[in-house]
Amino acid sequence: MHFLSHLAVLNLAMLAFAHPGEEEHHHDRKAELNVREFKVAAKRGLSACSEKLQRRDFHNRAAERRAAKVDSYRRHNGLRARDTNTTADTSHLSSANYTSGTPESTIFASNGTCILNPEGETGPYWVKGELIRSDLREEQPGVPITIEGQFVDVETCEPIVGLYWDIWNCNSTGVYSGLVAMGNGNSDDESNMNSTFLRGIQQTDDEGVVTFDTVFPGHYSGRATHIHMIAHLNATLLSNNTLSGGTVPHVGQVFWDQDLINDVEATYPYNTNTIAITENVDDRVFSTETEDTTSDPVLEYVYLGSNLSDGLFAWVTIAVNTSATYDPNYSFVWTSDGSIAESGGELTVN
Ligand SMILES: *[C@@H]1O[C@H](CO)[C@@H](O)[C@H](O)[C@H]1NC(C)=O
Ligand SMILES: *[C@@H]1O[C@H](CO)[C@@H](O)[C@H](O)[C@H]1NC(C)=O
Ligand SMILES: *[C@@H]1O[C@H](CO)[C@@H](O)[C@H](O)[C@H]1NC(C)=O
Ligand SMILES: *[C@@H]1O[C@H](CO)[C@@H](O)[C@H](O)[C@H]1NC(C)=O
Ligand SMILES: *[C@@H]1O[C@H](CO)[C@@H](O)[C@H](O)[C@H]1NC(C)=O
Ligand SMILES: *[C@@H]1O[C@H](CO)[C@@H](O)[C@H](O)[C@H]1NC(C)=O
Ligand SMILES: *[C@@H]1O[C@H](CO)[C@@H](O)[C@H](O)[C@H]1NC(C)=O
Ligand SMILES: *[C@@H]1O[C@H](CO)[C@@H](O)[C@H](O)[C@H]1NC(C)=O
Ligand SMILES: *[C@@H]1O[C@H](CO)[C@@H](O)[C@H](O)[C@H]1NC(C)=O
Ligand SMILES: CC(=O)N[C@H]1CO[C@H](CO)[C@@H](O)[C@@H]1O
Repeated sequence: MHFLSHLAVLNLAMLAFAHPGEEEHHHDRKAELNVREFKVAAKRGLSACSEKLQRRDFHNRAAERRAAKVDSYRRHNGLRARDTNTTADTSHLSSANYTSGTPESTIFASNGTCILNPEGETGPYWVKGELIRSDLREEQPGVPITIEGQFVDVETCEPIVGLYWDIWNCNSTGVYSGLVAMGNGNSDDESNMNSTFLRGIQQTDDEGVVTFDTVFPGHYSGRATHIHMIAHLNATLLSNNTLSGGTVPHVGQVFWDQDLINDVEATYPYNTNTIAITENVDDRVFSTETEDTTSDPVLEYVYLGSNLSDGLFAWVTIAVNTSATYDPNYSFVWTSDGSIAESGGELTVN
C-alpha cells in the first residue's frame, strides 16, 4: 500500500521535477514579497537588537562558549589547532577582517550575526517527523562537522529558549535519506526510504543554542552545497522522541565558503560524485539570501585539527520572528514503519 502511494507521488514528482536538478526552482511571487517584507522588518529589528545585544554581552558570552566547545572537542579527540594563519585565511570572513595572528577569542567574538531570511523555500526533501537527537552521522563517511546554531528573537533580541531546530542535508555523494525520488541517487534503491542519516531535531537551551554533529554535505544537480533548516515553536515532544504540532516561524538554508567546498570536494568520497558542481555565485537561493548586507547565510567555521579529516566547528546566529508562520512543503513522513510517501506540500495539486 505504501509502495502504491509512493509510486503515485513519484509520478507527480516526475511531472513537477521535469528537469532533474531544478527541483527547488519554485518561483512564487507571494513568497518573494514576503521575503522582501521580512528583510526590511528584520533589518529594523536587528539594528535595534545590535545595541541591546552588545549591552547584554551577548557576543562575548557566545565567543567564550564557542571557544570552550572547540577546546573540548579538540581535547576529546586529541587534536591540536591548525596554525592561526591557515585558520584565518580560510575562515569565513563575514563581518571582520581576520589577520594572521588574530586570536581565537577574537574570531569567535566577531558579530557575525548572520541573519537568515526565511526563504519560504523548504526544498522538496524535508521529511516530517524526524527524531530528536544531536548526532546525525550514523555511518556516513565524509568530513565531520559540528554546527552550533543560536536563535534570537528579532522582536525582543532575547535568545529563543525551547525552539526545536530541524536540519537535513545530503550525504557526501549527494543523496538525501528517507526518500526515493528522481535526482536523489539511485531511485531503484527502495531501502533509502528507511534511512535517517544526516537528519534530526534538537531543542535550544537557555541561551537559545543547539549543537549538532553531522557530516559536511556533498552536492547534487543544480544546487550549491547547503544545509536545510526549519525552526519549530510550541511543538509537543512525544514519547517516541518526535514532535507534534506547533508552528514553523523560520525556513532557511545555510551555505559554506566556496574555497572550503572546493577543498572538501577534492577529498574521498566527495570526489566520486560525477554530478557537476554548482558554485555559490550561481545558486539561486544563495543569491536571494545574500541580496542585502544584513543577511549572511554562510557558516563561520574553524578547523578542529590540522586538516579536514579532523573536522570543522561551524556556527551561525539566526534571527527569527516568532510570530511568523510558514507551511513547509514535504512529501515524506518518518513513522514507526519507516518513511512513508505522502501527497503533501508542493507535490499536491490543489
Ligand atoms: C514579525 O511578524 C509579525 C507578524 O507577521 C509582524 O507584524 C512584525 O512586524 C514582524 N516583526 C519583525 C521585526 O519582523
Ligand atoms: C603568519 O603570517 C604572517 C604574515 O604573513 C607571517 O609573518 C608569519 O610568519 C606566519 N606564521 C606562521 C606560523 O606561518
Ligand atoms: C577587509 O579588507 C579588505 C582588503 O583590505 C577591504 O577591502 C575590506 O573593506 C575589509 N572589510 C572589512 C569588513 O573591514
Ligand atoms: C559589533 O557591532 C557593534 C554594533 O554595531 C559594534 O559596536 C562592535 O564594534 C562590533 N564588534 C565587532 C567585534 O565587530
Ligand atoms: C511549497 O510549494 C509551493 C508550490 O511549489 C510553493 O509555491 C511554496 O512557496 C512552497 N512553500 C514552502 C514553504 O516551501
Ligand atoms: C549516500 O547515500 C546513498 C543512499 O543511501 C548510498 O547509496 C551512498 O553509498 C551514500 N554515500 C556514501 C559515500 O556512503
Ligand atoms: C590529517 O591529520 C591526521 C592527524 O590529525 C593525520 O593522521 C592524517 O594523515 C592527516 N591527513 C592528511 C590528508 O593530511
Ligand atoms: C511517533 O508517534 C506518533 C504519534 O503516535 C506517530 O504518529 C509517529 O509515527 C511516531 N513516529 C515514530 C518514528 O515512531
Ligand atoms: C522499512 O522498515 C519497515 C519497518 O521495519 C518495514 O516494514 C518496511 O518494509 C521497510 N521498507 C523498506 C522499503 O525497506
Ligand atoms: C501558545 C504558546 O504556547 N505560545 C508560545 C510559543 O512560543 C513562544 C516562544 O517561545 C512563546 O512566546 C509563546 O508564548
